Amino acid sequence: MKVYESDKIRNVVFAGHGGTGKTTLISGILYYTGMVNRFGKVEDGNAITDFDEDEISRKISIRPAIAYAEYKKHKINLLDTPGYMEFIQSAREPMRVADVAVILVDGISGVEVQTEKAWNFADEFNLPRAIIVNKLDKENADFEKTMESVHEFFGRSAVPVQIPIGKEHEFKGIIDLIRGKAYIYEEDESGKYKEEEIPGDLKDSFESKREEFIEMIAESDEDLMNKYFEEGTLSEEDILKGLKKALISNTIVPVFCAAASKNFGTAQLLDSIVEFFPSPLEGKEHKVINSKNEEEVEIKVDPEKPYLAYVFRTIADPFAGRITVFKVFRGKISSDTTIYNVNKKTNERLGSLQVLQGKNSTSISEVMAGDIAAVAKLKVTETGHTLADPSEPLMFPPLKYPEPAISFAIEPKSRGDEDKIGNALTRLKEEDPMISFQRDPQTKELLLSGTGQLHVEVTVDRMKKRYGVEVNLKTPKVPYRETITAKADVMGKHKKQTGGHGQFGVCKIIMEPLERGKGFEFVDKIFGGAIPKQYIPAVEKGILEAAEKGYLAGYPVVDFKVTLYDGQYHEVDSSEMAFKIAASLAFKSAMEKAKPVLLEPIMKVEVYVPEENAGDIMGDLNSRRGRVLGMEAKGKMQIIKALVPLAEMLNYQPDLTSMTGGRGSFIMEFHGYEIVPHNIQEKIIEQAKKEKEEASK
Ligand SMILES: Nc1nc2c(ncn2[C@@H]2O[C@H](COP(=O)(O)OP(=O)(O)O)[C@@H](O)[C@H]2O)c(=O)[nH]1
Ligand SMILES: [Mg+2]
Repeated sequence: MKVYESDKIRNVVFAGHGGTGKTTLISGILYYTGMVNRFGKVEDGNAITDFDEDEISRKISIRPAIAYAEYKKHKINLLDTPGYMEFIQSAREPMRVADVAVILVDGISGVEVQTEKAWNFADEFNLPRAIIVNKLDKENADFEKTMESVHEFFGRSAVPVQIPIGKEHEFKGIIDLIRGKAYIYEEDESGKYKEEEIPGDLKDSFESKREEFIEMIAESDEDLMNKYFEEGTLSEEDILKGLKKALISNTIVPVFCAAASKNFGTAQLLDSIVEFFPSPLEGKEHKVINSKNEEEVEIKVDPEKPYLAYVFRTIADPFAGRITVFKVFRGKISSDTTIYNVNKKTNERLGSLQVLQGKNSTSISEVMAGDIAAVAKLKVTETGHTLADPSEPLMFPPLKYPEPAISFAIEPKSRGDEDKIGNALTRLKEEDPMISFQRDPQTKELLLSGTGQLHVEVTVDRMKKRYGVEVNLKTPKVPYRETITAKADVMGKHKKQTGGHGQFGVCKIIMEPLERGKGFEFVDKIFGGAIPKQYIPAVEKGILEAAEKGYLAGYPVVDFKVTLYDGQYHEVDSSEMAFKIAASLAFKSAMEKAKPVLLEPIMKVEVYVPEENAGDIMGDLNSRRGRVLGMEAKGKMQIIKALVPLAEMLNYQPDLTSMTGGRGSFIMEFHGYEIVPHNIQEKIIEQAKKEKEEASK
C-alpha cells in the first residue's frame, strides 16, 4: 500500500445517536471510491465497519472500527463509532486521534440524546466539526426542521453548505452553496451524480441561503469581510479558504445533506473533506505529558520530530491475536523496528504494519505523522498507551471512564470453567476498558460490571463465541457500599496461647466518618513504641481487609478514617499476623458502635421525551425515588434531568419505551453514593443474609 504524506491525509470520526446512518455512510463512501466492490449494508450484515459477529447479529455498531478511502490523491481515514448509550463512551478514543468530527443527525428526529453526547465528546477534544443531516429520503424527513433543532442545541454556528432538492421519497439531489451548482444523484446507489441547473422553484431559496452563508464566512475573517464589502460577494476560492479557517477554529460548523443508504451526498462530502477539512498538520494541538518531568506540553502533528504515536484501539482477534491500532502524531513509524512504550517503560518489537479496512488489512512499509495503522502481536501495549522515542518520552494522559453502572453475577454453565472465565474477561477487557469484574467478597460470586444490561450481554456473548465459555447471567446487582455515621473509640485484642509460640497484639483505634467519596484514610499516632513500627502496616492491612468484607450486608466499607493511637505488643508472641487479626477485631467492634449505614449509587439521568410525555415521565421518576433537577425545552423535546438511585433504574429502558411509544431516550452516568433510606436498607440486609446462607449451603 502507498505511503501518504501528512498533508494528504484526513482523519474523520463519524459520531452521533445510534441508527443515524454512520456505518451506512462509511459503506457508501467505500463503495463510491471503489475501495470495495459492493455497497455493504447493516441489514445484510456486510457493512465494512460493523464486522464483529455480535454487531452483525444485533445490527448495531458496538465498537469503533477503522476504514479508509483513497480519493483524489488523498487517504481519508474513516473512524466509525457506536451511538448507543452503553457503547458511546468508546467513541472518545477515536475522537482523540481524529482531526474532524462529523456528527450525524437524523432528518426526522433531529438532535437526540446521544447526538449531544457525541457533541460533548468533540468538545472534550476541542475538535472542529461538521454535521450531516441524514435520511432525508425518509417519510417525514425535514431539513428545515432538523436545522431548527440543530440550532437550538448547538447554536447558530451551524450553517448549511448545501440545501436538499426534493423532499422525502422525492429527495434526489442537493444544491451546493459554495459552488452554486445543483447535483442530482443516480438512483442505483452508485453515488454518481449529474450536474444540473438549479431548479427554478429553488432559485430564491438558494440565493438567500447562499447570501447568508457567504456573510457568515465574511464575518469570520477581517480580510474576507473587507473583500465582501468591496465586491458584494466572495470568490469560490475565498469561500473555501474562509470556511477552512472557520471550521478549524470551530466558528462555523458546516451542515451537509445526505441519504446514506442511497449513497446521496457522498461525493460532495468527499470533495469537501479533501478541499476544506484540515489535514493532520492543520489540526488542533494535543496536550501531552513529558514523562521525564511530568510537565504538560502542547504538541502538533509534525513529521520532522522523533516518533510519537498513540494507541486508541485494541482488537482481540481470536486468530491473529491482539491487534493494536495507533495514530502517529510525530515522525514516522516503520515495519519491523523496535519502539518504546512510554507507559510500560519497555520496548516492543513491531512486525509488519497494516492498514485496516474494517476487518481486512493490507501491509504498509511505514506510516507518516498524521496517519493511522495497526500492528499485530504486541506484548504489553494496550489502548491508551503512548509509543514514543525514548529521547522525548511524551505521554498522552489516559482517558477517564465513568464508573460502571450495572453488575451481574455470572456463573459458568459447566463446572470447572471458572479459570476460563477469568482469562476470557481479561482478554476482552483489553479491547473494552469499560468492562470490569471482581468477586463479591460476601457471596464469592463473580460480578461482571458494565455500562448497562446490553453491554454485559454483549460481553457474555463474546465470551461464548470467542473463548467457548458459557455463563449464566444472574440478577443484576447494585454495587452498594457501607459506611459509618458516628465516631467510635475501640480496642482490638488478639491473644492466643497455643503449643509453642503464642500470638499477641493489641491496638486501639478511633474510627470516624469521612466525606462521601473520600475512601479511606489511616493515621498513625503511636508514640513511644506502644506498637513497634514494623507492625503498623499490618494494622492498616487488617482494617482494609475487614472493610472489604463489609459489616452490615457484605458490601465494602468506605469513607472512613482510622487513627491508630495506642496498643500493646509482646517481645516473643507479637507478629504481623497477630496485629492484623487484632486490627480486624478492632474494626468489627468499631462498626458496632459507629452507626453503620448502607450507601447506594445514585445516577445522573437525562431523559429526552416528547413534550406530551414529560408529565408522566416526571411522575414516574418521582416514584423511583428520583429528584428531578430541572427540565429544559429543546424544540419539541423536553430534557428532564434527575438524580435517581441505580436500584430503581435497572429496568428503565422498556418502561420508558412503553411510556413514550418508543420516542423517549435516556442516558445515565454514575453520580455518587448516598445513604439508603432506612426501610429499604432493612430489606437489603435481609436479602444479603439469605444469600449468604444460600452460598454457605
Ligand atoms: N431510509 C434511510 N435509511 C437509512 C439511511 N441511512 C441509514 N439508514 C438505515 O438506518 C439504519 C441504521 O443505520 P446505521 O448505518 O447502522 O446507523 P449507525 O448506528 O449510525 O451506524 C440501517 O437500517 C440503515 O440502512 C438513509 O439515509 N435513509
Ligand atoms: Mg454504526
